[in-house]
Amino acid sequence: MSSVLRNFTALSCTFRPCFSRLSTGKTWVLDSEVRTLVLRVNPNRKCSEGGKFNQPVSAEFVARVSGVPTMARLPFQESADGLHAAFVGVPIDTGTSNRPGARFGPRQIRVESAMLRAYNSGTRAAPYESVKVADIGDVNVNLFDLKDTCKRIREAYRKIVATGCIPLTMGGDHTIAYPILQAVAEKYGPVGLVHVDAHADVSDVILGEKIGHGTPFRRCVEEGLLDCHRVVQIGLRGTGYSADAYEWSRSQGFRVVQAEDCWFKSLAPLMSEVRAQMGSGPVYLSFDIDALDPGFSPGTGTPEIAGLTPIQGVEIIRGCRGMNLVGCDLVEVSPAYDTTGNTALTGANLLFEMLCVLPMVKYY
Ligand SMILES: [Mn+2]
Repeated sequence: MSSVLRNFTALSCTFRPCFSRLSTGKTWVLDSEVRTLVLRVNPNRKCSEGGKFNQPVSAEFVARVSGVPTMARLPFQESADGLHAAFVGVPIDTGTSNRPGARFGPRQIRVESAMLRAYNSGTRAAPYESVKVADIGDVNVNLFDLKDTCKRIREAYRKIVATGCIPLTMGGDHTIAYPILQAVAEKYGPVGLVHVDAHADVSDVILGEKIGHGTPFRRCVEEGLLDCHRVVQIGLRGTGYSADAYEWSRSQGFRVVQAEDCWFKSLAPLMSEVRAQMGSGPVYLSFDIDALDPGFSPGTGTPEIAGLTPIQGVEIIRGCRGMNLVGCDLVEVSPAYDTTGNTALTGANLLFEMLCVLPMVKYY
């Protein structure tokens, strides 16, 4: 790690608690003695409970455009050691079947995540008061060999989940869900799956290849990584290679909720059924940004019209609260197709929503 990044991390970990506003409301200070004074005046201003949890750098005290961009402006650390949850990037698009560019997803999500604040105003979740989370950087992928990349991802995630740390993954194309689930299922056994996507991603082969972003969940089923009666696929739509493109999914025991079944509706009632379906067993949440309508999230590789709204996306994730989530991902952000940056911004917010529904997160 460069010394610059190390210094930034030290700043965010050590000195961030010392940024405090004096009672005048005008002066901003960086001084530990003043911090003590301010904490006495306003104990709620304290940053972390004895350093037990990491705090993001707040835009109240440090400009959003300043610093090395980590996810949610959290500290960076090299490994998942000591963390309850970790943001991790998997920057590949080698498995993409149409527009490339998802390799730049993690980087752009980190940049746009500078808009995130510490609390969830909608649900009153306070993740940084109850979960120790950091950005642990990216898997060292091989851009020239997708199978080798899968091996590298599997090995990296074995280490992440070994101590019970919950990975919050920034993709990367959807291929990555396969090696991630190999590592997750090795630790927890077959998992339930909440899969939000425009596509089922259960093709057997594409262009003769078994590994790609249209095949991960087929491979997962073949290897027994999923508890198939605890799998739901939400948002599926678009043209198919046959009249019933989702027959294979249903024949495995998956619940398939096509986009048409989501149109014009709140998805809160659906999620109540999904919570019952998932029960208390381990669940993995995989969210392909192309589940959302390309009008909201055009920055993706294989867009399909008439998709979910961001509101429905948030309803799905908030509806996962109470599940035994052991891992989450947000994949397929391909920034170059969205000059506004809003696709990555949406991805960053959805990842924050995922953090907020992890078990043990405190709510006010
Ligand atoms: Mn997908």
